[in-house]
Amino acid sequence: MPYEGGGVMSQIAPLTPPPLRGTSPRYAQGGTAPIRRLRSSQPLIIQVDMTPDFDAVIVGAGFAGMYMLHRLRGKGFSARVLEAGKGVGGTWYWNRYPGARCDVESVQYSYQFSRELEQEWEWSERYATQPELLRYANHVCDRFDLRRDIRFETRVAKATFDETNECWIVETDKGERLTARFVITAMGCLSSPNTPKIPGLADFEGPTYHTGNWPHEGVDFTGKTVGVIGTGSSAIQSIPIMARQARHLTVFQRTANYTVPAHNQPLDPAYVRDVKAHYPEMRRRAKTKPAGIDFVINPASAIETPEEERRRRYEERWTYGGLGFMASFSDLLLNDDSNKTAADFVRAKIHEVVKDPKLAEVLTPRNIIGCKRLCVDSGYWETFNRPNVTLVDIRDEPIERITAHGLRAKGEDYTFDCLVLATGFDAMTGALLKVDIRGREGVALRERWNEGPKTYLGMTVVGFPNLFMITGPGSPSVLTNMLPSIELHVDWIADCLVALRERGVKVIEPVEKAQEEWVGQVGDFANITLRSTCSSWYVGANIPGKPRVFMPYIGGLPAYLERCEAVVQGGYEGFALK
Ligand code: NA7
Repeated sequence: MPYEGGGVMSQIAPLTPPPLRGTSPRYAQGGTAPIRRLRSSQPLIIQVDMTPDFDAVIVGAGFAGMYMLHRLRGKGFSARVLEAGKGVGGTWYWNRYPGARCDVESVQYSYQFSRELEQEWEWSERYATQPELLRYANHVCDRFDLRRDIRFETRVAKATFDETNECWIVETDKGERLTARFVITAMGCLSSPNTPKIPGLADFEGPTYHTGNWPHEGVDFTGKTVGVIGTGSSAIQSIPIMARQARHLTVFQRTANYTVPAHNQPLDPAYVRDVKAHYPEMRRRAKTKPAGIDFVINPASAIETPEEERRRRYEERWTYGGLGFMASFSDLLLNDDSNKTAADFVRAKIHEVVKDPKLAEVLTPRNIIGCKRLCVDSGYWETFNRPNVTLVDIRDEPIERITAHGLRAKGEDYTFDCLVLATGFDAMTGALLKVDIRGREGVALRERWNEGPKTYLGMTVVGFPNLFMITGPGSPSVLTNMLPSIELHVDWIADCLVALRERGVKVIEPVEKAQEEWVGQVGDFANITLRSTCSSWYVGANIPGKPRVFMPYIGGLPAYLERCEAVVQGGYEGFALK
């Protein structure tokens, strides 16, 4: 999993009262109300002119939710985080499959809001593993004393905007109700696992594991036969490790994928010292790059560069490793011919590594490189040279059914002891829409978005006042380094709440015209690039029936940042304030 936090199961914090009881400069009025733990069977009592329990309820305790809590506390707001898991870390709490690690370099995939945190934390590898990222998340949680305001093992089931009292009523799966002036979702973009509806899935008699919801105690495949469905990023990271353990591994591939080597390695202490000495400059440079990652983008066009020079550039990036490969030239996602030069380079690499030419051919992707998210691997192609690994190409014929001891595909029965679903996520909207979010007049967000998500700035939605979404659809999110994108949103939302408090504003909501204009801009940018042209999770193509809309904002982090700042300068332009 790539993109987007030891190995410990965090303790379960009790539901504590708001920390600044009685002294908190509450958003609306002074004082605090105790949490009303009404059972859901009781009728919902709407109090007139009531003071909400919290200024904000934050949904999710991953990197976004934790930082949001920290910032709101710092500004004197009361907040409660509700988290489904038993611990913090979000993506890095759930995605514990073998080989799970970040595909952005650790020193960049980290918070920058605290100079002390930056200096004291030591990353051990170029690309941090899931256990290390989870340790980092727990360290941040404890260092900033966040745990006492996080309610674990609590899933938000419903959130309803109460127009009379201008606040949100949040209901949990435990039947509790909390009220808050604001609801801030921090649920992650790739957090709702996709289990495909393959006939017979329930018939399999062995264990089935989804990479996005992996057992915390780990899985030992030693001596087992294993079937893996999927060849996305999670599969590409886990297959080499599972192949080393398993007696036999059978990989079912629907779409061959591009991956570049990570060349992961332990971090040299001298390099770490240097990074720590220059963190602010590195972060500043990163903010000028579309993906929010500090790597050099070659401004030249691939197709206009002479072949020998072009090859040299690709080779240089390949040898260095990582996602920077796509920055070999500036037009790889803008021009088909340029893209083909990069795709051909990678295709040739596959044929160099995979010994059986027929197998290499099946593993060779034919689509646009970088259209689906590029993967970063450690020994993926090499794994297919192993005698205990079989690849089954199911591109033209879907899996017929799962059976008691394996599956049936292309008229053949395959048997295995364990089944691994590396089948991805209902991306960007899946987690949001699992919650029954109801705005003005009881309208459901699911209904409002039945033709695809529509937002203003990827953070707010018309008809859903006082609701903020961190890295929501329509924001750069998954096309960028998630950490700076999260921090950008959190800072913007926290500053917004302060501005509203200072002006005595209780309700903020985007206006239709601003939302329409933003949705148009997100779509216009998407149409310029090749990224919107293939069947990826960016467009919802992996989920049957999901509207095909390119969901993230592809204009780049600097342009997005500029726009968010301009909205503030314009007195929260595009919003109605009440
Ligand atoms: P991905 O990238 O969505 O990959 C899921 C894989 O599962 C992909 O190869 C799919 O093939 C395959 N898949 C999904 N459903 C099926 C069915 N029904 N039959 C066969 N194969 C199927 O998810 P990951 O978890 O690997 O990575 C998600 C992101 O996390 C990644 O991009 C990083 O940003 C972090 P398809 O390509 O749809 O043909």
